[in-house]
Amino acid sequence: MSTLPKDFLWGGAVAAHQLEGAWQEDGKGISVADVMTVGDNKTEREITDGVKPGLNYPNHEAIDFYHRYHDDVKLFAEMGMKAFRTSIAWTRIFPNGDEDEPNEAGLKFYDDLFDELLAHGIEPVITLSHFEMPYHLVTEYGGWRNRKMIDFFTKFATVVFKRYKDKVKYWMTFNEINNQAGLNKFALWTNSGINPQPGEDAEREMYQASHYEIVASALAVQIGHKINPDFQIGAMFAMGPVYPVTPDPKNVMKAERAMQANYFYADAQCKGRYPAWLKKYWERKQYDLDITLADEDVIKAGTVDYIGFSYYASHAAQAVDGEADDYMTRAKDSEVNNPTLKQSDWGWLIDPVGLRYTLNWLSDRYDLPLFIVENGLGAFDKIEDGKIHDDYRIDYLREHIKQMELAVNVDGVKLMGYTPWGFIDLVSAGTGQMDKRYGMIYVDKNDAGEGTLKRMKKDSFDWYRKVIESNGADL
Ligand code: BGP
Repeated sequence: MSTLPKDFLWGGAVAAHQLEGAWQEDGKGISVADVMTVGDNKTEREITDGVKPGLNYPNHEAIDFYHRYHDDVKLFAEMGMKAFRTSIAWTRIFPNGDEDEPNEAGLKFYDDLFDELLAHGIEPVITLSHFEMPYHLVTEYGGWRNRKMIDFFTKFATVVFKRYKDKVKYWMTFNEINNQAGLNKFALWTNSGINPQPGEDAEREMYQASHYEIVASALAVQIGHKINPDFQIGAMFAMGPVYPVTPDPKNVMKAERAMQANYFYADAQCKGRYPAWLKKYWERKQYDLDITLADEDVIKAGTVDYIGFSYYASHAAQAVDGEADDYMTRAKDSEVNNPTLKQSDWGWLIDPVGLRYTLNWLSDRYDLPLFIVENGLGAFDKIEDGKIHDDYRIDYLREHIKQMELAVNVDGVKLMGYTPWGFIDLVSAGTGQMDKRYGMIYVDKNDAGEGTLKRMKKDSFDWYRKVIESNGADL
C-alpha cells in the first residue's frame, strides 16, 4: 500500500520549445532554441547566427502541440495525470524580450491551454525560463552577461504571474539553472545566451550571468508572492549526484568539490546566500563580479518555496595526482565510469538508488519540500505489430518510483510530486533530434523530420495510468 500523500502531483513534464512548434506563429519571436541545429551523442548542437535557410531546426515544428493540444490534453487526462509541467515560451509573450507591451496572442494561447488542463483536472506547473530566452536579447544585450536582463525577465514574470494568477499555482523560475556551471557550450547558450569566443574567460561570464539570474529569480519570487500569496515558486536544478569513485579521501574531496561547484545555486536560492568557498574562489580568481549589497539583500529576501529538480543519472569522480590544494573541479572534468551501474542508449548511468540519495541530500541540506519535475529514460523505440513494448522504460520508471517511495515513507522526505520528463515524445534538448524518446505516448516523427505526427500509446502509458490510479501502490 502506498503512503504517498493524497494530493501527490503525479504527472508529466515538457518544455515549450521542445513540443509546441509554431515557432513563428501569432507573433512569436525567435528564441535561443530556434537558432540551434541538431547534434548527436558525440557532437554538440550547433549555435547558428540567426536562422539559416536549408539547415535542420527540428524544434521549429517539434510535435506541433500548439495546434494539437486539445487532443493531447484528452490523452493526458486518460492517463490520469494530475499535473502537467511545461514552460511559457518567453518569445510568445515578449517576442524580442525588450518590448513595452506583451503580445496578446501569446498570452491567449497559454490562457486557453491552462483552461483546457484545468477543465480536465490537471494542474499546470510552469517554468518561466526553460532554455528559450529571446534571441534578440542575446544579439542586442549579450544575454545574461548584462544586468538589464534582470528587468526584462522580471517584467515577463510579472506579466504572466498577473495574467495567470487564478490558473497557475506552481511555478519555477529557471530550468536547470546550474547546468551552466559545467561550462559546456550548450548549457551556457541555453541557460544564459552566452557563446564564448576564443580569449574570453567563459567561467567568469558564467558566474556573472548566474548571479544576475539568481537575483532575477529572487525578485520574481517576491513579485509573485505579492501578486498571489498562495503561489508556490520553486527553483529548478539538474541533480546528478557525484560519488567518489573509491573511499580514498582524495576522491571523496574531489566528489564533494564537484558537488559544490554544481549546487551553489541551491545555496543562493534556498538559503539566500553564496557559500564561503565560492566567495574565496572568486577572490582568488580576481573575478571582480558585479554583485552589489542590494543584490545580496534581494537574494536573502527571495528564497524559494520548494525545490524542483531533474534526476536522470549519477556520476563518479576521481582525484588527479599532484593536484593543487585550491583546485576547482567540474563533474564532467573529474568524471570516471561507475562500473556498478548500467547505461542508457546514450551512455547515461542508470541509478535509481541515486534518486533516494538525492532526495535525502536535498532534504537534509535545505529542509524544503521537493518536487521531482524530470526523470526518465531516453531510448530508441521500435514499433512491432503496431505496438511499442517499452518494458525498459517501465523498468526504469518503476525502479525510480520505488526509491522515491522509500525516501518518502522511510526517510520522511517531503515530496510534492513526480512529473517524468517527455512523457509524450518530443525534441531532445541535448541532440535536437526526435529519436531519443522518453515518452509513454509515441509521436510519429523521426530524426529526418518524417512522419504523420500521429500519437500512439506505448505499453508504458497503461502502466503509468495504473501507477497514478493506485497512488504509487501498483508498480
Ligand atoms: C533536461 C532538460 C530537458 C530535457 C531533458 C532530457 O536537461 O531540462 O529540457 O530535454 O534534460 O535531456 P535530453 O533531451 O538531452 O535527453
